[in-house]
Amino acid sequence: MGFLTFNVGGDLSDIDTSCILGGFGLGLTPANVPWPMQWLGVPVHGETTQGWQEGWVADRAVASGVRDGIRWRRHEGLLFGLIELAEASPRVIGGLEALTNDAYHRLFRLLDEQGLPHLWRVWNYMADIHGDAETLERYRQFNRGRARAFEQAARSVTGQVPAACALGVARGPLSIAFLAGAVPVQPVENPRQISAWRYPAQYGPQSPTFSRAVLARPPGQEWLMISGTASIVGHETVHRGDVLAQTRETLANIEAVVAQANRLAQAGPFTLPELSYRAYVRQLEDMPEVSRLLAHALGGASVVCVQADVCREDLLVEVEAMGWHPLA
Ligand code: 3EB
Repeated sequence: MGFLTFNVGGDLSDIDTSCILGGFGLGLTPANVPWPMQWLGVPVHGETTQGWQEGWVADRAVASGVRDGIRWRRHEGLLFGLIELAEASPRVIGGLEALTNDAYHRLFRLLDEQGLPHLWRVWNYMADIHGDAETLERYRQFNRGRARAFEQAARSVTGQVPAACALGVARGPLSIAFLAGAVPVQPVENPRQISAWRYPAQYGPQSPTFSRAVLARPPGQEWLMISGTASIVGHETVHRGDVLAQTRETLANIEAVVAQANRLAQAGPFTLPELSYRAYVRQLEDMPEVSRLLAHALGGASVVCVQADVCREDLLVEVEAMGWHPLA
């Protein structure tokens, strides 16, 4: 397989669009592109009128298709897909569980058909993530719908699970983007945190289904993809109400995940400054100082900062990261 690169925040308009596997657009003004792009209509820190775009670029033209409402592109043993499902209007209380379950069923069916069984990384976004709190909070409904689909597809909900993030946005459909491949990923956990798939019941009737990070090895490359990481130690939120202390704790968690990944990495150790980061900040007014702290602490790494709701109400910030090395 040819090399894959991740073009961060740059101008994708110079690139042959047939080689773009998929990607993300962040900002208030949507762009219209021919590849599957997960668009988040969220405020970006320091946004220009263009917003922010990033994506995976292959070294040759990719295959593409639409199946069951999933837009996908495939480069040999690697597939990027995007599924967006609108919710009922008006919204039905409890409806997000069934919708999430449906989305993941379609996703797994596509992977079966494509002969690419291994889910690597999933980006989940939903409106009103804390809604329905009087019955079952929507993020908890999401966790039930997701885990049930894994189980129904005879997939593990512990141990061998993808890296992920799950965030709330102001409006829009349930939006799930994913990378899947021909080979399994190697999950990485964080010794400072209990595995999310073992969270106790106080966080909901179903623990979330994700690894703290994964090492993925398409031919000739080793990718480190770090899940959404927050100010959680053990299973508890720490530094309630203090966004800068939460950001520092998050950095300590990312450092611990990278150290753990480096024990398994085959292409040499990853360092913090070489990774690219996306930071989600709950309160718009916190973005400048979180952005400044991250830029300083990460030694000039690429960091894009957006406003979004982290899945626990007491979490003010969440950070994800990725990077890759050539593998001999
Ligand atoms: C946490 O550590 C913060 O439900 O897929 C981070 C990454 C979080 C992924 C998910 C949730 C998810 O629990 C929340």
